[in-house]
Amino acid sequence: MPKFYSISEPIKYEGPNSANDLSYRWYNPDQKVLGKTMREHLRFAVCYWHTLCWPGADPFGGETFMRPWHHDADPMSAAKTKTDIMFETLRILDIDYFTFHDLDIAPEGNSLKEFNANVSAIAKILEKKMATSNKKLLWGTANMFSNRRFMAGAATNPDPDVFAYCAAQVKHCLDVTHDLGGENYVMWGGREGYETLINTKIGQELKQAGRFLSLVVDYKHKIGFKGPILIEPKPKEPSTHQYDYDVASIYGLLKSYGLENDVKMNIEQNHAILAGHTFEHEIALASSLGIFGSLDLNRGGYQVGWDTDQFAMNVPELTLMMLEVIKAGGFTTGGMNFDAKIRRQSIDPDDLLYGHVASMDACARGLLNAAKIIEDGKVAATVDKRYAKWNTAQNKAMLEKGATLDGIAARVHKEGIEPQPVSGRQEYIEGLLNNV
Ligand code: XLS
Ligand code: NI
Ligand code: NI
Repeated sequence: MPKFYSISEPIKYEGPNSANDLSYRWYNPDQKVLGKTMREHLRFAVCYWHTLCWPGADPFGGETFMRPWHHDADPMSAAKTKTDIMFETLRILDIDYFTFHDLDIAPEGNSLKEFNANVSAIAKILEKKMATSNKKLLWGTANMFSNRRFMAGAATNPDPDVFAYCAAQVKHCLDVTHDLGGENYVMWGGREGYETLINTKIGQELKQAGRFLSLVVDYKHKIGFKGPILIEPKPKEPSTHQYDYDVASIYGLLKSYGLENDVKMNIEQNHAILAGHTFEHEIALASSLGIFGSLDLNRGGYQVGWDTDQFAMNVPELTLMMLEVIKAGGFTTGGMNFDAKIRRQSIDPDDLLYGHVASMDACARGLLNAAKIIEDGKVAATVDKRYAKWNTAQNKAMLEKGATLDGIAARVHKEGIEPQPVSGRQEYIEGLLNNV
């Protein structure tokens, strides 16, 4: 394989004072934090699509990266080159996991049959490389948004033939993910929404979305796929109105189809921002609803209303994110997938390394900060104090079965309960967070 990056030795932890730009200054995989190593806490993954498939195009201009495999006339040979580069990237970065869409790893060909055969052929290559390198698949997913057949939706398409086609595509992709030992299977419904209500039957489309998800869950059990199905919420883009808008709206769908024990969330920072939330809000909500699964790590530009997918670099934000991940109990099958792309001016292969290294270091700093905040205990103590009155038997009873509205009302009158406002201590907590 011709050399792609300028270095071939794996990047190592050299500490904060290292002068080597391709070293980890904070991410020390074997360092223990709150009883687990950083590697176990963070479970990083490299994604295929932004790292190897995107050529640097934007809506106003074409490719800037000029990667050799984008200029290979034989699409299967290009797909093989990408497997080499993926494993070289994982080896150099010392990252254990990768993620893909079926269409990222293999060319579509002229029919679904050809596509499936191509995906299977490349999966065989991936399997061999995984066996010799100890690298693992965090999740696979089917691309049901790029081809024009999906322009009006995937499972929520007005045309039942598209629904059926999606079933065939997901079946194969889930089979392949299972064969490769994938730890989760993701569904991001980029086209599962609509553009205008004047040509759309919402009720019909929602029914299709729920049924499709149930079919996928049934099939997962049938083949003995152990990991969760993960839904990745996003409020818009490419759809104008998206059915899987955010964690809260997906929870509604899961509850109405009885799927809340089989399906979890893959939460992405940029999508949370587009939905008007913070990343930590979505994580905390998913965790409190029992559906926290995995993360797509990136950063949305706050000035623009689309998915800029920048590498996450903001340590204070990542500290709040890591706090919620730790409070959620950490990852089980999930991890932190770099659904992030270098900017289109970052045209050197090494820019891919700089992006990952800097973001991994930023996450490691977030983890270390979060651990300090937890070990210090002052923030938690302040928050616990706000809720402390709920610990009395009388107040606890209000949330139990048996409590009645009129019974509570009677107690208010009898005891002359008059709420006394207390400070929320926001600035005090903000100061504590800044002073770790
Ligand atoms: C797009 C999504 C996509 C999913 C996988 O906005 O983030 O990349 O992660 O289909
Ligand atoms: Ni994503
Ligand atoms: Ni995204």
